[in-house]
Amino acid sequence: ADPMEATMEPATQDMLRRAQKLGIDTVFDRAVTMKPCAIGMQGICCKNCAMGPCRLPLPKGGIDGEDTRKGLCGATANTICARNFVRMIAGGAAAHSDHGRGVAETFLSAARKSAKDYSVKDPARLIQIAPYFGVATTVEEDGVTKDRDIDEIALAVAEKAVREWGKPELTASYIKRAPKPLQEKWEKEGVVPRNVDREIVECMHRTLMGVDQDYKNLMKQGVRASLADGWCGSMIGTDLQDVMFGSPSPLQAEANLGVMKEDHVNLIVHGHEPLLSEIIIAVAQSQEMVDYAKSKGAKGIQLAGICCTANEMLQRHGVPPAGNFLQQEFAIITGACDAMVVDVQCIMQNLANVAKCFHTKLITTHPIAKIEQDNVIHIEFDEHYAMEDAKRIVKIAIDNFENRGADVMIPKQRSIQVAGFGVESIQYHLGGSFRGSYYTLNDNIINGRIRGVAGVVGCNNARTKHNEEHIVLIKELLKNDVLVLVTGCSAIAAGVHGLLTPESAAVYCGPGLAEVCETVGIPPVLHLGSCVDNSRILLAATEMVKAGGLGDDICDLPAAGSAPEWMSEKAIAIGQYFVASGVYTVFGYHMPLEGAPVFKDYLYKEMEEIYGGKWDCEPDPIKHAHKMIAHIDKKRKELGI
Ligand code: BF8
Repeated sequence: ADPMEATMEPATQDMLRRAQKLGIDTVFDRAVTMKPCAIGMQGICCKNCAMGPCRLPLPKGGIDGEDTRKGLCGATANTICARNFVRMIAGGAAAHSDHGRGVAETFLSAARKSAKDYSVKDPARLIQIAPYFGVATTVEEDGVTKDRDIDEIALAVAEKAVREWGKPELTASYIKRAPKPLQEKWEKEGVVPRNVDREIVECMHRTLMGVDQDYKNLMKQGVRASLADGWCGSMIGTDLQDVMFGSPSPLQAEANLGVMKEDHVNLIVHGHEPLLSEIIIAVAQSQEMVDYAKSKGAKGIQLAGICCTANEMLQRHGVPPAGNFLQQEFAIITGACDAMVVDVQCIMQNLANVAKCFHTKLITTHPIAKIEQDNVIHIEFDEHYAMEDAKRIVKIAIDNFENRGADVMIPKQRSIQVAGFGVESIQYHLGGSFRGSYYTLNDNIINGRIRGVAGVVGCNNARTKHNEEHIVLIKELLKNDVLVLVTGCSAIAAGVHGLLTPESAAVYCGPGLAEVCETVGIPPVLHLGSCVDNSRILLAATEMVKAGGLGDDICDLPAAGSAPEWMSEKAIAIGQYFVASGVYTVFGYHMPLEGAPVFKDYLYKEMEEIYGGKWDCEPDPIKHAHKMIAHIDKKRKELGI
């Protein structure tokens, strides 16, 4: 791969050159040598039974000609494409929601006092969410209303929360957090999620050979499972993480591969669940471990993150991200990574091969995510012995410091960023004098200083130029006075490329947005956390509706969503819950829908009539931005502003 073509980010270019010099192949090289399957790419390969895989050809008269294509069973292009799409949603929703389940189960152990290393760090958040689970936060004693004991509330909430994955009642509890008109749309359409597990199981059942063969009906289940992700599994995950680890608030930190330090033990934590990384932070910062590192000749311990674990550690503690998805191999290729600890999701198996070329210890920690190569160590993380497990891991990194080879090359690039935003901190900076209000934000949208709001989220994809789609798109939005909310690898890209500073407002924003950001002292791009934290964007949008003046529902807002470099099935689940919540959502690169134009039209056009939001795809980042801006302008016109 040509480093200049593969990524726009200089540290990554340097590392790719180094990898090539050392004869280590990376994802960028494999993207050149291995091309995707053209039929799979169009979404019309059905491998759900052993009569297939049935790979549908193009219709005889071209893609818009008469369509008589079918699989052996007779499944049409629409059925096959919809099945594949629904299975992607199920995969994504399962990943987010299983993460959320792990958090809920740990919270239950903490509430029962059997996971002694976890506790309630943010009681206000606990009290805020308790009513949605039907848990009282006050008690009556002798006719007087008193605050209920926080441990009691925690236990009651935890017991209710874990049931959201499999309860027999017919509605997920958090659904009532959505704006009323949206809830009514979901009810009318019959897509209100029951519980997380059931929706995912039903996706798998309906997409089995010979079950649901109506793309619209299939997508009803896709929508329902996606809502179970966004408004239930992910949202509970985010909330309970806030309860246990504290809600983020704005802080300053660094970003990029250059945060690694030659004279320190470099411990990289990669994956998604903060259950592990939170404890690793506590252990790595303990005097005992710092002294131990010094006894081994290091100046200290440098922690850094990759992927969404990076975001979790950044948002709550200011631990710097070393990079996003496509930078994971390069953290090891610096030669300075003493240990890389991974849990679940977005972990490339090639890390094991890369680690073999250096001294790096690669440690898997999750029972559901092991790596077969024999140089990988597995230390199973158990929430009941969190501190002990984390100590073992940190000690492995320290002990490995002296095994480093002479050939260390840490790129110089590291940027400064302000991260740590959330629903409350947006309110703090852009609210009014009334608690619970996004008044200032709405007011600035109404008076036109801010044209609208965009959520730019999601992955990197080695089939597109690393970070470029994110950065070009975000800059174009800023130039046009659109306030940008970011999560996931998009947020890391924005941090690395210097868009997460208040000063960047004067450089990149149109005059209106620049004025607002300068007045309140915020960056024009707000980092809202990991991909699971996209639930924060749903709630921020709901707050905008509540604050008034911008319509009655999320679909009325001058807002749009985007995942310009998406890669994971998780992005499809997120995209679908945004669409079904009323958001116009544009993906970059490509969508696996081209082989079934009728189904594609259903997602790109008809869905808007049902939910107020719809899908779209545009690989060119400037055109992509302008599609979002055109939608924002349409909404402004409808609102008469
Ligand atoms: O959940 S953005 S590459 S890291 S999937 Fe993965 Fe995509 Fe990054 Fe986080 Ni989200």
